[in-house]
Amino acid sequence: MISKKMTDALNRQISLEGYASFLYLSMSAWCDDQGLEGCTSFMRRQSDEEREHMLRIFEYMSDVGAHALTPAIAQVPHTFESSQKMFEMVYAHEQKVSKSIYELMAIAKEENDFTTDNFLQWYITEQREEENLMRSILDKIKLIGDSPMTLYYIDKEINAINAAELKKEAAEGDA
Ligand code: OFO
Repeated sequence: MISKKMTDALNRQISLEGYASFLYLSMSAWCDDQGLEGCTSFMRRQSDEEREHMLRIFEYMSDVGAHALTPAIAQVPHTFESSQKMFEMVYAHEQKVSKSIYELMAIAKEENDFTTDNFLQWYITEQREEENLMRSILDKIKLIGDSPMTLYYIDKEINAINAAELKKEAAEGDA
């Protein structure tokens, strides 16, 4: 059994992951509208991943006898100034998610909640990877330059990154 404080904190995390899933889905639709196929697939896959992160918490809470609450999701933006601005928003959101995971971990440590501590380890690794991925995308966009003329090359790069992520996921699934 986990504490009420931890239950509430996990429910807040569910809400954050759900928001990320909707935000990235909206970004995918915007990219599609701009004709950016690579970015569309990338954001769509990220959206699916965030939903899985959310469901993982549902399952954990069920395992420990806590009540997971399906969150109300705040309206996400539908349009973005540029691909660079969009990825800056993604990076900022991932940093916010990481901070929230660290706060959950702090509660687990304070309460000697070893089970939740163990559960959260996966998220700590995942957030490090996600932040690293988004930072490297932003570095690439800055290198290529974010203008209508370079969008084609940015999209190609994101497409390659997405293919690599899919390959990685498939390998992890086989392992
Ligand atoms: Fe689940 O927040 Fe991104 O990865």
